Order: sequence, then structure tokens, then C-alpha cells
Amino acid sequence: MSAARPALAESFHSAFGRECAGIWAAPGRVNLIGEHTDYNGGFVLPFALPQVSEVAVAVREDRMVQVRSLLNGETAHFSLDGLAPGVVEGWAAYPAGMLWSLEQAGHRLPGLDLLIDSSVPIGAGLSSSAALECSVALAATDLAGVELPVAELARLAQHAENDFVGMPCGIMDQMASVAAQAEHALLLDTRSMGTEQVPFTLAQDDLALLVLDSLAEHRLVDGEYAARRAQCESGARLLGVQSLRELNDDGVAPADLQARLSDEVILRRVRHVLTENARVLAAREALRTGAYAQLGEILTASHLSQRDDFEITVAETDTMVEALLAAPSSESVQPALGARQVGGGFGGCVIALIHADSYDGLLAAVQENARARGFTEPTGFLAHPSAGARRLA
Ligand code: GAF
Repeated sequence: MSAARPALAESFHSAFGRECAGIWAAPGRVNLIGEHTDYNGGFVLPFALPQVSEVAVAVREDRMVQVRSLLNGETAHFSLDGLAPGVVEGWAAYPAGMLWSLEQAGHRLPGLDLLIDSSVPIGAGLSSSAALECSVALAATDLAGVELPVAELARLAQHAENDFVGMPCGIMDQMASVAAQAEHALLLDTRSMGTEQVPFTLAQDDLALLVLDSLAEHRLVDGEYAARRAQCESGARLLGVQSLRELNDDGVAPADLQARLSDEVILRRVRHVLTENARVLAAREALRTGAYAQLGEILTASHLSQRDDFEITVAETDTMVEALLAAPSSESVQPALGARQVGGGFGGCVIALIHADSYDGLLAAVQENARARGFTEPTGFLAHPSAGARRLA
């Protein structure tokens, strides 16, 4: 047991005056590549972080739920009867929405006392909300004796976020949280929900995956996310396809789009999705064959497509990518092989494929560059592909 778990069990005892029945965890994720493809029937390639949302839980005799967060010290109370969108708001909407979604799907749950903690950075594009939903989903189903396939658990977590919280996300984050495996990235076809575990072990090649949090304040994130989704749906309608993924199946070339879409903005949005889907498959191939220089180029191409076609990057993340790629080579530092902004966009984190021994030098270069431009200094860590959601105790 890690030091955190007995501590969470003890905190549960202090908060609720009794023992918890168990502790469950679900990770945040880094998306190696495949941005804004998941709600277009496309491909994504995320992996799970070691950082997790943890929840200690005990069953109650009634249908009440008390959920306490160690992150802000707040407790929310509600009844499973009469739970509906709008009844619980703020951070507690995520656990409440998850329980609502399970009950909506016909799984009757007991009342619960829950104590939540999380090491997933919040608002950094590392999927702290899916981690919270999935840890609660796993705990509630375990305690109710309900067995669900991981894809169904992920679908119900997405339903909670779409229809209870009101965020029109795709399925990537929830699937990464429940289905990821250590030392692997998860190739997910979001149309068929087929998965493939792709070995992802950079260390044996002296490489590493650096995650840098820009700490840039998110701007209009939810509204802009929904707007991008609506533009993709308009593009699909104009092109007469069910989802933009069909363009990849039909072998449509990016250059062919010009003649078929007169709206310049829609054209660029569609082009991003089309080329990003192709990049995900190329990235999988590069991982399989150990073609890391090529993988780096694919990551950088994804950033440029997000910047120029999908328009979801910000000055802070653009300048971080530039600094990573342009860092002057020295004995202790080599420039990154590739870099890109990750997640929904408008700030959050940048990832970079780097030579492992360049970590300190690249972090310093990015921080100095940010300082020079008057931006907040990014923080960084090396990401190790880790296990998906599980019971800890
Ligand atoms: C957010 C969403 F939640 C995901 O579903 C996905 O669309 C991602 O943004 C962009 O790739 O994390």
C-alpha cells in the first residue's frame, strides 16, 4: 500500500466516523496524438498517467449520497431519488452525474459516502474530470455488485459528462482511464470502439515523454470546444457523410476538400480531422517500428494543424513548442524530436518526445523562453504509461 491509501482511509474515518469499504483509483491521461477526432468517429492514441483520482467509499442504508473532496474541503449532499441534471452543480456534478448515469442505465445503486482525492492536475488538459468520473463509476458498480465491460463504463461516464455536467466531450478520456495498460498506449477506433494496446516503452531507447503545463489560463474553453464540434458536424453534413472519419475510409486527400467546401473555416476544421486521423495511424506505425524521429515529426505536424487549421492553440503553448524544437544543441541538451499541445485546447499542456538526458536542459529552456515573453513559467514532469482504473484496497 502506498502512503496515500492508508491516509485516505483514515481521512474517510475522520470525515464519516466509520470505516470505508474500499478505495478505487482511475488515472488521468496524456493523449499522444489524435486531437478532436474522437467525436468524429476517428482514431486516438492516449496513455494513462500515474496520477490518479482516488475515492474511498462506504455503502449507506438509505438512498442519500455524501461526497467530500479533500481538494477543497467541501461536502455535497443529495439523494439518488430525484437526481437530475441541474440538481447538483460545480465539482460535485461529476460524481453525482456518474451515479445518475448508472441509474439511468438501469443499475440501481445504494446510498454512498464518498471521500475524493486526486493527484491529476486540474484544468491542464490531462483529463482530471474523466479520472474522477471513472473512479466513482468503478467504486459504485463494485459495491452494487454490477459488472460492466470497460467500454460500457466509459460510455456511461461520457453520458454523465455530456448530459449531466453539460460538456459535449467525446469518449477518449473515459476510455483511456478505464482501458489503458501500463507500458502501452491505447489505440482506440471511436467508431467501432475497437482497441489495440500499442507497446510504448521509450526508456529502452533513452527517450522520454515530457509533459509541460503551460499554466495558461483557459479561455472560453467549453464554448470553443462546442463550437469546434458543431463546425465538424456542419462539415460532415456538407460533405454528405455520417462522420468525418468516413473521409479517411474513402481515401479523400486533403487537397480534394477545397473543391467540395466553400466555407474556409469549415474547410480548415475538416482538414485537421482528416489529417489528424492519418497521423494517429502513422504514429502507431512509428511506435511499432521504433521510428522515433518520424514520430517526433508527426507530433509536431499535429501541433501545426491544431494551430493553423483547428485554431485551438494559444501563444503560450505555441512558444513552448517552438522553444522545445529550437533549443540549441549542447553536450547536455538536444532539441525535442517533436512537440504538440494536448487535450481540448486553449492552453493546458504541451508534450514533447525528447532524449531522456535533455530533460533538465529543455525544461530550463522552455521556462526561460516563457519568462522572456512575460508568460507564467511552465512546470514539467516525465510521463510514464501507467495502468487504467482499478481497486486499490
Ligand atoms: C477533451 C475531450 F474531453 C475529449 O473527448 C477530446 O475531444 C479532447 O478534448 C480533444 O481531443 O479532452
